[in-house]
Amino acid sequence: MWEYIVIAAVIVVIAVALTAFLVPRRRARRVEPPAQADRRDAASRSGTAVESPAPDSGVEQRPADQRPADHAGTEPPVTELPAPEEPAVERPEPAAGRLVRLRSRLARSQTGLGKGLLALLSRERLDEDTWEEIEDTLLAADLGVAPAGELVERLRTRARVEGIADAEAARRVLREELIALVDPTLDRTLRTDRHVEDARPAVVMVVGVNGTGKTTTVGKLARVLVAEDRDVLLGAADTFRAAAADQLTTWGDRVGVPTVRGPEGSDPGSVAFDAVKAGIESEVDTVVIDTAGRLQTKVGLMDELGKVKRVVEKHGPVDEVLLVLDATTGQNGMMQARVFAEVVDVTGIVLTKLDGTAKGGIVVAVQRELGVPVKLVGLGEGADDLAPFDPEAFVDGILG
Ligand SMILES: Nc1nc2c(ncn2[C@@H]2O[C@H](COP(=O)(O)OP(=O)(O)O)[C@@H](O)[C@H]2O)c(=O)[nH]1
Ligand SMILES: [Mg+2]
Repeated sequence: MWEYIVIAAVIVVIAVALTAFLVPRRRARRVEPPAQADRRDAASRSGTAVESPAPDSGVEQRPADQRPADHAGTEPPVTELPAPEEPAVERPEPAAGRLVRLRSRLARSQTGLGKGLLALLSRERLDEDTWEEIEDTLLAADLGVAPAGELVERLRTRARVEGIADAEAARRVLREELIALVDPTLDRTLRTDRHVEDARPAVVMVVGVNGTGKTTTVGKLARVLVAEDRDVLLGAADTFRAAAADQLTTWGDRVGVPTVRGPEGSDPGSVAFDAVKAGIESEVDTVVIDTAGRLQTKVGLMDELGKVKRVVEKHGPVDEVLLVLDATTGQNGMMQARVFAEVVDVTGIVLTKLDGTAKGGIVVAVQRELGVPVKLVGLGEGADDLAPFDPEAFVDGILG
């Protein structure tokens, strides 16, 4: 009898102790800004001493009227933190291997190209007409005249020297030559690491013509970085439409990333400047800046983009300037690429909407034109449909 009473009492005590221990912990985590929570998790995992700002010391929480006035005449930008009662923050999927996952989408859009080339190259007799057809297929995929000519030359040589006996050999040879053309030796790393030595975040500027997918790319990139446990801050330097800043803020909110924005029509340079400043003060790893892309007048664009970059560089060099190009626009996109490359030093290309075009050859054409690697590709409108570019996975996608 006594034993039962003692056992019951022990069970009650354990239950009370467990409840007291677990419930406040869960609550405490919920009020903590998720990015900072992740940072601390990462720090404790790696055993390094990452200094996190105290929850109430972040610049983003300072009321706008207490911020130093850096740009007289314009209203100071404000940082929008996700509301504390916001629904659970999303945990984006890691970026590694994404292109492999998205390969079927690539294969679907590029079926014609891959299948067409393989069928031609597997013919029993590779005569002049066939080589011409191969070249035409490559040109139709926007590969560009010079690369198409070079590829046909290399294939001809290999056909002569090694012989292309069957479909399997055709596939192997084509795969090798396409990968070589896309160039696996190019450095496609995104420079998004914090500069530890001078306590400064990496700064990524995203540029391109309106509608190419800049804002979407900034949002998707923020997710990639969050998935890698980085602290990110967004700058909405497309100040021409309030909707653009709203769009960016929504992307940020979904993954607990703050957005610095200014009033509609305010100076984009000053918003970009303040975004980097907020990023320095709140010790984030990466600041990603969205810009406007009105291409009505080249001079206007030059002035504006050049100025945004110069202003940001008062804090230190910009680490990446990513040019966003819509793959469906073909030669028009190439023209845009040239204009932008004149205005800013582009360090990487983001090719969006590759899911909607069979013209995958643009990857090679634009790399040749600008001498800059494609670093990311957009393969859909889904939040995680942005993939680090990988030549082998890309070519495998084309060949189906
Ligand atoms: N299918 C597809 N649509 C995309 C991709 N990237 C962006 N978009 C769409 O392109 C449109 C314009 O994007 P937005 O980011 O607003 O362009 P911005 O004007 O350059 O900022 C939106 O409807 C996006 O969903 C992509 O990789 N694939
Ligand atoms: Mg935009």
